[in-house]
Parts: sequence; structure tokens; C-alpha cells
Amino acid sequence: MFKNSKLKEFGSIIILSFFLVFTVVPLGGGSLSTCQYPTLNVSSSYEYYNYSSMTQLFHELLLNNSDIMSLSSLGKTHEGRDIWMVKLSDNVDIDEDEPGVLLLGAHHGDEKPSFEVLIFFIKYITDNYFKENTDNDGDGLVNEDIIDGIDNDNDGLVDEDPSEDRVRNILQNTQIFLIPMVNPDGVEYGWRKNHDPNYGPDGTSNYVTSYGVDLNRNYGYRWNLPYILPDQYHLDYLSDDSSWTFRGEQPFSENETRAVKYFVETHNIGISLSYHDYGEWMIFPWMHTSRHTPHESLFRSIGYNMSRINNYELRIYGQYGTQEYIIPRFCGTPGSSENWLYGEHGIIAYTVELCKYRSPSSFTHVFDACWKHVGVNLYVCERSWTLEEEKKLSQISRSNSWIFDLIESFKLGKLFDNGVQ
Ligand SMILES: [Ca+2]
Ligand SMILES: [Ca+2]
Ligand SMILES: [Ca+2]
Ligand SMILES: [Ca+2]
Ligand SMILES: [Zn+2]
Repeated sequence: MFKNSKLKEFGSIIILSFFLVFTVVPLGGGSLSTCQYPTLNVSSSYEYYNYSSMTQLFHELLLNNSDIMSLSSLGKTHEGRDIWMVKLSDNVDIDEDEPGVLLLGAHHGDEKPSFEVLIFFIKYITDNYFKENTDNDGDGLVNEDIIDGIDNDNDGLVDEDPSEDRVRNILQNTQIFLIPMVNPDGVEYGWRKNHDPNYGPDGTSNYVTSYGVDLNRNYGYRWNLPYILPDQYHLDYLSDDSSWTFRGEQPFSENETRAVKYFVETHNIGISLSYHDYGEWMIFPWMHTSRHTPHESLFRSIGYNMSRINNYELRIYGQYGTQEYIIPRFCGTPGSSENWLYGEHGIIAYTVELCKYRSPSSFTHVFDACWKHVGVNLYVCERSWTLEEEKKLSQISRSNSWIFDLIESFKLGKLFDNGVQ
């Protein structure tokens, strides 16, 4: 898709538009000849990708980037859309002995920034991997201010000259797997759940009663706790097929969650981010109990470093007041992907709630989220290199029995119905 000169042009426009966005200089018109995005009109509303434009973009990017990018379908949704997996790495067709990073978007179809940041990241990587080191801001210095949320060279601009070498280094030492749209049917309908027909809460009705399962409640970790403490875990919402948090008849009842499950079981993943919106905060397991995982200190360490880059709040205290760990933690989301990724596979997994508002339409807000999370994703890739060692060193012994979860949840009583978005 891109010729070399176009590549450079695109890179400088990205940087240029970054300054424009943050200095809020009004500028009319202008668009990229080779790309739908970004437009330079900062006052314009943001044009998000959708399933078909994303699919088309991936196929276009493949034409010139097949050395570092592969595209595969992990399966089909109920309505026949592909659950796309993009892999970014050198020797991309080989499963190399390199740390694996998994980035997920759009478990919820109405949370558009959650796939947009990943599409942006894929474009950033493919735009920069083949580039010479470049003085992006034309100040005579090269790569003096990488994307880390800090003004490394003290010139009053933040992250204005990222390192092209850094991108190459990361791709040569990491396998990055992205599922930007876990729930393409939900994206198509502009709503939270997927769009499978429900036949009553237990599937026994003769007719369709409602549509969709909340995929981020469908992962099968500690699935039975809500049966034992129905009030604490809001079983009535989880099991009402017309509710927005209907978790399905059984764990992994949905094509989308089964696709993620199969992928994770057949690949070596160390760390994962699942993007949602909104709120500008991040959390990590456990999400069904206030108890700490054996890797609490590692979760905090990586989480704090990410929050330096995106300036989001790392939530380690309960949502209400200063009491640590309202139960279940952060108001409770049994069935979330992070709980299962960590609980079943030991993957250091975070939820990142992007943006101040649900699917903002302003260019400034969306671009800000996309740009910052290039930095977050790059950081997570680099951190994955030492992760296995860190996991071993930081792990403390802590019983993982569900009985303790139960006691803890019972002790603290009914949770607030205000969990992960
Ligand atoms: Ca420079
Ligand atoms: Ca540079
Ligand atoms: Ca700077
Ligand atoms: Ca910087
Ligand atoms: Zn969400």
C-alpha cells in the first residue's frame, strides 16, 4: 500500500498532527492520500473503523508488510464475520521462542476506541518498522524523545521524536498477537453483547427471547461462585438473557470466547491487555474477589509504569472510598477475560478502560488515546522480555481455593453493580 516516500510522509503527518492536536491549532481540510486516517482537521469528528473497513485495511497492509505481519481468522461469529488475529513479529510465519504479548479489543461492541487503538498500533508498527531512524521533529537530534509520556529532552514537547529502532528491536524479540475485534457482530450492531439469538436464559425456549451474550462475562473461571452467593455476584443480571451482562448458559458458550480460549491454549502468552472504554483507569485480577493474587506486586509494578505513560488511574483501591478491595474487587466481574487469562494460564492480564467518555467522537480524544497506547503497548512488549523471571521472583505463596473467595465475598456482603465496563 505504501511507497517509501509515502511512508515518510505519513510518519511526519502523524507527528505533525500530534502537535496540532495538543496545541489545538485550528486547521481546515486536508487528508492523507494513502490512508483514511488521521485527518488533519482537529475540529472534525473522528471516523472510526468498522468491521469491513478494518478487514480491508488489514488486507492492504499485508501487501507490503508480510515479513512482519500475518493475518488469520480464529473463527467465525454467529453472523459469519471473522474474528481476526494479527500477528506482528519478525519471521512472522514461524512460532519463535520469543515472549508473547496478547492485545484484545472490542469484547464489547459499543466501545469503539477499544479496537481503534489496536488498529492504530498496527499501522504505527507497519509504518515505522522499515524506516530509517528519523529526526521526526527536525531539531537535528534523532530519536531523542520516545513515546513514554515523558518529555525526555526537555523541549516542552512530549514524545515528539519516537525511535524507529525501538520498533524494530521489539518486533525482533517479541511476538505480538492482536485481536482488535473480539466481537465484530456487536460492533456491527453498535451494542455491547454479541448477536447470537437467545432462547430463554437456559436455552430451552421454543422461540428467540433476546439477542446476545456479554462476552466479558462468558469466560469460565470461578463460574459457579454466583450460584452460591447470588446476591453478592448479581446472579439475576448475569443469568437474565435480556440483561446487558447476560453471561450465557455456560462458560465459553460463544464462538468468540472459544476462539480466544483456543488461541491462548495453543500459544505462549506472558502478558495481555484487554481494551475497553470508558473511564481512563486500569485494573487487574482478581476481579471476582478482593483477595490478592500471588503476583500482586508484579501487577502493581507494571500497572504503575503503564499509568505513567497514559496518565490513567491504576485502581488498587475500591471504587467507594479508601477501603481496599471492595468485593468482588472493583465491584465484581466474574467471567471476565483477565480473570481467566490469569487464573487459568498465569498470564499477567489487565483491563484498560480508555477515554473519559463512551466512544467519544472528538478527534482529539480518540487520537490522544491511540497515541498514548502505542507507548503503553511498546512498553508492555519490552517488559515481556523479563516477565518469566520476574514472575518467579515476585510470586508469593497464597492459597487459590475458591472457598477463600467465598468466605471473603460473604464477609463483605452485597457488591455494587458497577463493575468493569
Ligand atoms: Ca528530533
Ligand atoms: Ca525518530
Ligand atoms: Ca521533547
Ligand atoms: Ca518521551
Ligand atoms: Zn467493555
